[in-house]
Amino acid sequence: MKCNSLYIGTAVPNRVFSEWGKYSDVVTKSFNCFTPENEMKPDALLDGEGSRAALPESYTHAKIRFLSCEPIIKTAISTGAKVRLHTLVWHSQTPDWFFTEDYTDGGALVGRDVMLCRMESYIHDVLSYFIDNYPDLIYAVDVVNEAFDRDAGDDSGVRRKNNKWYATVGDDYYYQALRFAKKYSDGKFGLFYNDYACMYKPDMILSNLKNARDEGLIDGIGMQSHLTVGENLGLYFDAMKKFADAGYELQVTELDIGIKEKSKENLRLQAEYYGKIADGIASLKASGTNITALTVWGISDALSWRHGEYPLLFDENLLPKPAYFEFFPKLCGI
Ligand code: 9MR
Repeated sequence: MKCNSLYIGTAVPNRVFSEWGKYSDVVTKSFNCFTPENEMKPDALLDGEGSRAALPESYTHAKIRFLSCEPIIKTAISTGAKVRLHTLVWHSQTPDWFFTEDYTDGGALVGRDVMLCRMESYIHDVLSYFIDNYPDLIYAVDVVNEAFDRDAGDDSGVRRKNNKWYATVGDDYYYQALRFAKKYSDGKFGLFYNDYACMYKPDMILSNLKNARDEGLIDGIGMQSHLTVGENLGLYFDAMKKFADAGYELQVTELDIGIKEKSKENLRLQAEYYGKIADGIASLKASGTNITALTVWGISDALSWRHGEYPLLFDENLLPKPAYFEFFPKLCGI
């Protein structure tokens, strides 16, 4: 869909591509870019067996493979869609073995210098693969995902809990990731910091990213936007304005809006709420705010990671919900 010069995307897991006949119409009529829901995460790309077998040569340079990405790449090319590279450095969905001396889950953690080499080679290898093979496919890269969280973080809010990047590299791991992404992206992709609950922590995000921003290592902020009907949209749009005022490009990267139960009234409230998001974004955009993409986190309620909350635009029969009819016209001015 061509929409006010916004990319409009959806998260697509590989099982959708294996039943593409069922989904192709719905997907290609509404969306012009895809985010792989899980298939480009480190646990999908990193090759444990290959890395262990190649030791010691692979000690600072783990092996990767791109088999899991083939369906999305093939379909994106054949439908003319762009792809978001989600995600390079994240505390979650990154195998434990990647951080250890012998590439086994129970091994001793490596130190900062070794882990920085592994981070650099991973980022280099993933970005180079796309630059060399599919130079026009990727429109944005989530370089770092979810690095700041007041409850799980240190004094600056940098995520310490359950975070092997923090345990090995230290509290500047997100900065180092941005540095390597900048070094190897060749100016080809937008480089993003992506996070949830951005509306509750805009100042923390901005202060932690300040050095990287000042050094030109980052282009934008991805606001995931996993919302629930009734959440304070004033805070949501205030955060957007703060990020934009600080010079960041903005993308909504994982929008879904939950309801408690599926009643007619709740579906109406959900539609109204989707409509307010669309209105707010359209008017910020009209007044010059640099919002360039909006991705909904999935196609239908049945496919959603929050399927008990019916958070998406299409129902389990792939029929458009009331939210669909509020959202797209308001967002795209049609
Ligand atoms: O939607 C994804 C789900 O299928 C996975 O089980 C889950 C595991 O971490 O990740 C989900 O996607 C997450 C995204 O990558 C980052 N932001 C939060 C999303 C929802 O958990």
